[in-house]
Amino acid sequence: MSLVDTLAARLDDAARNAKSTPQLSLEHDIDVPTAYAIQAASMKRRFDRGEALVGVKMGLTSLAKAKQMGVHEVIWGRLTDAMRIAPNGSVARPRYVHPRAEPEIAYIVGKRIDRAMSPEEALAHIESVAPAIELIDSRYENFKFALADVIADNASSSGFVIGEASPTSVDVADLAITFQVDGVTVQTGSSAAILGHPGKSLAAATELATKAGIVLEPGFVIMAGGATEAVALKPGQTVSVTIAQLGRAAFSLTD
Ligand code: OOG
Ligand code: MG
Repeated sequence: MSLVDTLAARLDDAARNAKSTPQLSLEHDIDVPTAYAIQAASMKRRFDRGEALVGVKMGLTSLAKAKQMGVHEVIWGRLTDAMRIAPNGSVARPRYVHPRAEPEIAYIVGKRIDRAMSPEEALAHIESVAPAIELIDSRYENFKFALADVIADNASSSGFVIGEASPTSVDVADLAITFQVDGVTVQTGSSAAILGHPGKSLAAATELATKAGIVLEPGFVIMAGGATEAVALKPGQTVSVTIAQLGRAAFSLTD
């Protein structure tokens, strides 16, 4: 097996068994293209087991997230159908190593996107926008990683919930965001924290995904990235996001 395939299998096993693994960068000097090759190979193992690609997520698009994780580069990862959490649904703690949640904005594709687009052109290919929460779960010990590690680990993607859809006539440039755990506000912010405008993250997603050979099909989800720091979740907790003009999304973590 090539090194890419070996490391891809290691990350895939860590995710499947919810068992952390040491950072790859502690043992290997991995550049960004190789890290994305590991991500692709690791995700291919899931697709070969029957999971379907349903979109992409952007990561580290806000200063709050970049500072929290100590990585200051925008990254992206693949979303699969197995990561989708039903609105107000629940997922079980044992599936994860150390789950965290963060408030996001999701774009739902209306018209096929097969090339890099400007924010305006990309938005014209979007059907709706929605409040969302991402469940991230780094497969690395202590949720610590360098840039190449997190890229290889599919940008920590583990789950996502999407709230009610709004038309793209709703301007998402600067919407107030409240993030709650069991009804207690734990983070507040604005959608403007996402690269100054979530539309920039959307445009970056069209560029990065299509360069990687991914066509964003109608119905696909594009997550713009966490607008605030992520919060650690414990079993029994319900996490919710409320975004002005868009509404709410929530899910629970069970034992
Ligand atoms: C990496 C993924 C970052 C976001 O929205 O910024 C991310 C991580 O923080 O584990 O999903
Ligand atoms: Mg995220």
